[in-house]
Amino acid sequence: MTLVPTTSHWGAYSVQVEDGRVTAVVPHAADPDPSPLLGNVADSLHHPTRIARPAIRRGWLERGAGPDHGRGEEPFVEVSWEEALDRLAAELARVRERHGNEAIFGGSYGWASAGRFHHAQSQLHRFLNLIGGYTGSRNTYSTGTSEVLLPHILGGDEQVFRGASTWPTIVEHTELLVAFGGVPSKNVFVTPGGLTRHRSRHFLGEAVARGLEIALVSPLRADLPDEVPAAWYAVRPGSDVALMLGLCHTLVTEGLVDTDFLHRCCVGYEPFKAYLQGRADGEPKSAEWAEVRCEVPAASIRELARRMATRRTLVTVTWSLQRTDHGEQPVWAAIALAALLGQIGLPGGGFGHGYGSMGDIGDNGPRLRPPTFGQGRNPVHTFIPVARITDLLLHPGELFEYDGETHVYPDIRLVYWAGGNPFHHHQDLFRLRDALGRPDTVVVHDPYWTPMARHADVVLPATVSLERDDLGGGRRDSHLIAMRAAVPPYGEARDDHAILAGLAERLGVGERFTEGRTVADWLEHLYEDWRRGLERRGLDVPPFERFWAEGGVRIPSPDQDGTLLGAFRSDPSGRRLATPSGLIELCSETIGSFGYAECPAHPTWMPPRQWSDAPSFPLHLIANQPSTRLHSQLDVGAVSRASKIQGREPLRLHPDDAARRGIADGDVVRVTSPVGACLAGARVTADVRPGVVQLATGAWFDPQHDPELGWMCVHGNPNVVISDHPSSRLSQGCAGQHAMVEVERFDGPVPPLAVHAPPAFSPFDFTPSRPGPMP
Ligand code: PGD
Repeated sequence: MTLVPTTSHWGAYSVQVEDGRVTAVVPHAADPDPSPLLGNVADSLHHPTRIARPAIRRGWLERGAGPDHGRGEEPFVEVSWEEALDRLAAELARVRERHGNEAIFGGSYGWASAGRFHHAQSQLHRFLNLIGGYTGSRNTYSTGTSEVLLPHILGGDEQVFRGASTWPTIVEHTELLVAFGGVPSKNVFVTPGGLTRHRSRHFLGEAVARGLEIALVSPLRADLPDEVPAAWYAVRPGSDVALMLGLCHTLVTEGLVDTDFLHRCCVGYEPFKAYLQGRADGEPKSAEWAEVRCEVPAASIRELARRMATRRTLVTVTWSLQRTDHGEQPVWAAIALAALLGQIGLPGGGFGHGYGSMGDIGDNGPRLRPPTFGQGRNPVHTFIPVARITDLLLHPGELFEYDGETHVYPDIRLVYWAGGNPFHHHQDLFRLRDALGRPDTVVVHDPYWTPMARHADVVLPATVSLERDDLGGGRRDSHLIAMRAAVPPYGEARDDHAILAGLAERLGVGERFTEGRTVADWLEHLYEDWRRGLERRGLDVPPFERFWAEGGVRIPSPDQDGTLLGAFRSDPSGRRLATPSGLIELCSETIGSFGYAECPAHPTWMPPRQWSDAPSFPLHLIANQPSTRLHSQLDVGAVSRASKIQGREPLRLHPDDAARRGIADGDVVRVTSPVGACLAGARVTADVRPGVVQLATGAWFDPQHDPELGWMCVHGNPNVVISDHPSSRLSQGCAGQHAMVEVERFDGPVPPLAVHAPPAFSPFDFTPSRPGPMP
C-alpha cells in the first residue's frame, strides 16, 4: 500500500489512494494524539458540493456588473476557463480604470488550507499587489481585540502568544491553573499550517498527575476534558471581568499583593487600586459586588484569591473571551490580576493567553519560520479592521475609529475572496447578505459551493491540498512535510496559483507573478531558501530532492522553553518593554487619551451590551469553535454530518431550560434574537450551566424564507442571531462569541437543507447580441 504524505491545519497525515479515491487516512507516525477531524477528509473530497467548473451568476451575465440583490438567489451558468478568466480580467481592468485599485477589496480573510506555497491569500495578495494593490484588512477574527490591546500594555503580543510558559514548564512549575475559558481540547488539534505532534492534552494530563490544581472558569464544563479534575466556577457568560476584579479586590484588601513587583515592573497600579476600591464610582469591586454580576459565590471568590496568592499560579484566558463586547477587558484584567500576584515572568506563573485556543500555544517546538511565499508590497493604504466588512460595503465614505485614529471607508466596487468564508466568520449574516448586494462584482475561489461562493458572481473552482504538490508546516511545527498530490483535481478545478497566473497573464503581469517558475521550481526555490536560512543558524536539513523523496523532514532544532517576560522581570530597566513607560501598563495613558468610553484607561467592568436584550431573550448563547470540523471547513464531511440532529447543528442546553420550554433531546428548535433566527437540534445536557445555550459556529449558512416566520438559517449557523457590533472602537475586533437568545421547539415540518447540495445551474445563450460585463 502506498501512502502519500500531506498536512492540514488539523495535523499531518498520509492517504492511501485507489482509483483516484482516498481509501484510508493514516495519522503521522510522530503524532501522539491525532485529530478526529481527519475523519472529514475522505468523503468530502468528491462530495457533490465540490465546484466542478468555473461558474458565473446568470444575472451578472445578463445585466452586467453592478449592485445586485440577486446574489445568493440566482442560478449559475457554467462556463469555460477562457470565458471566465477573460471576463474577470476585463472586469478587474474596468474597476481599476474607473474607480482605482482602492475600489478592490482584497482582504480576503480566512484560513484556506495548509501549504506554504498554495496559500490562497498569499497568492491573491501577490497578484493584486502586482496590478496596483487593493483595500486590505488588518488583524484577525481569532485575536483581533488582543492584537490591538497588547502592544499598548505589554509592548507587543509575542510575549503572550508565543513566549509564555510552555507546557513542559507548566508541568514542572505550575501549582494552580486558573483557566478563564478553560483549556478546551477540541481546539488544540488546530494550528494554522499544521502541527505534527499534538501534545497539549498529554502535558495537561501529566501536570494534573503531578498535582496541578485547576480552577475552570466557564459556563461550559466541556471547556476542560471530562477526565481532568477541576473546581468548576460556572460563571455567567460575559462576566469574567467582574470575577477577576473581585479576586483583585480580595488580594488588595487582604494584603496579598506583591507591591515590589508592581513598583518595579508595572505602571498604573494606584489608579487601578482606586478603581477597585470604588473611590470614583462609590462601588468597591468586592467579592460580593462580583457575585451579583458573575453569579459565583463571594466566599468562593475570596477562597480562590487566597489560594492564588500562596501558590505558583498561572492565570490563562482563552481567545474566545476577547471575541466579545468589551473584549479588551478580560485580557487586561487578567494581566492586572497576574501582576498583583507578582508572578509574571516566573516559569509556570503569571499570565497566558490561548492555551486550548490553538494547538501551538504552549507547545515547545522550534520557533522557526517555515518557508514563505512572497506577497510583494501593497501600494494602496486603505484598509478596514477585519471584522468591519459589512460596514465597509454599506457605508462608503463614512468615518470609522480604530486604535486612536479616524479613517474613511473607501467605495468598494469589486470584492475578491479566496480561502475564506465570510458567511461563516462574520456576524449578522442577513445584514452581510444585504451588504454584498452593493458592489459591482463579487469573485470567489473555493473548492466548495460554500455560502460565500453561492453569493458570488464569478466562482472559480480551486483544488484542495490533496490535489497539489506543496510544502507544509506550522509556525512551531517539529516537521516540514512534503505534501504530494495524491489525487487528480476534481472536475476542472485549478490551483489558486494557476488561476491567478491566468489573470496575471491577461493583465500584463504574468511573468512578474510566476517569475518564470513552474510549481515544482517554486517549491524547490522556497525550500532551498529556507534551508540556507537554517544553515546560517547552524541547523542542517537535507537538500530538496531528499526532503521530497522522504516525505518530509524533522526540523533539527532543540525544543524551546522559558518565558519571554522572564528577562524583563529580572531587569525591567535594562529589558524595557515597547510600551510608553517601558513597563507593564495596568493603566494606559495612551488608551485613556483616545477617549473611548467603552475602553477606558484601565481594566474596567462594563456589562456586555447584549445583556439589555433580556428578559425578552433570556438565554445566553455561546457561539464557540466546533469540535467536528475546522470553522466551516468540510462541514459536509462524515464527522461533521454525524454530529447533526435531524440534519441541524446541535444546540446544547440545560435540562431545566429544556423542561421549561417543553424541549426534548433530539427536537428541532428555533433560536431567535433581536437580530435573526435559525433552526438547530436540541442536545439536553447538564454540562451547560442553566440559562446558557451553546451552538458552535460553522454549519453552512442556509437562508430560507418561511411565509409565517420570515427569513432564517434552517441549518443552525449562530452568526445569524449574533449582532455585528465590534468589541470596541479601540480594536474594532470581532465580538461574535455571545448573544442573548430565546429557544423554542420547532413544530413545523423541518425544511430540507439546500446548502449541502450544489446550487441551481441554468443554460445561457452566449451569442454576441446578449449584454454582459465585457468592455
Ligand atoms: P473557514 O471555514 O476556515 O473559516 O473564518 P474562515 O473564513 O477562516 O474558511 C476557509 C475557506 O477556505 C473554506 O470555505 C474552504 O473551503 C476554503 N479553502 C480551503 N482551502 C482552500 C484553497 O486552497 N483555496 C481556496 N481558494 N479556498 C480554500 C474563521 C474565523 O471565524 C475565525 S479564525 C474565528 S477565530 C472566528 N470565530 C468565531 C467565533 O468564535 N464565534 C463566532 N460567532 N464567529 C466566529 N467567526 C470567526
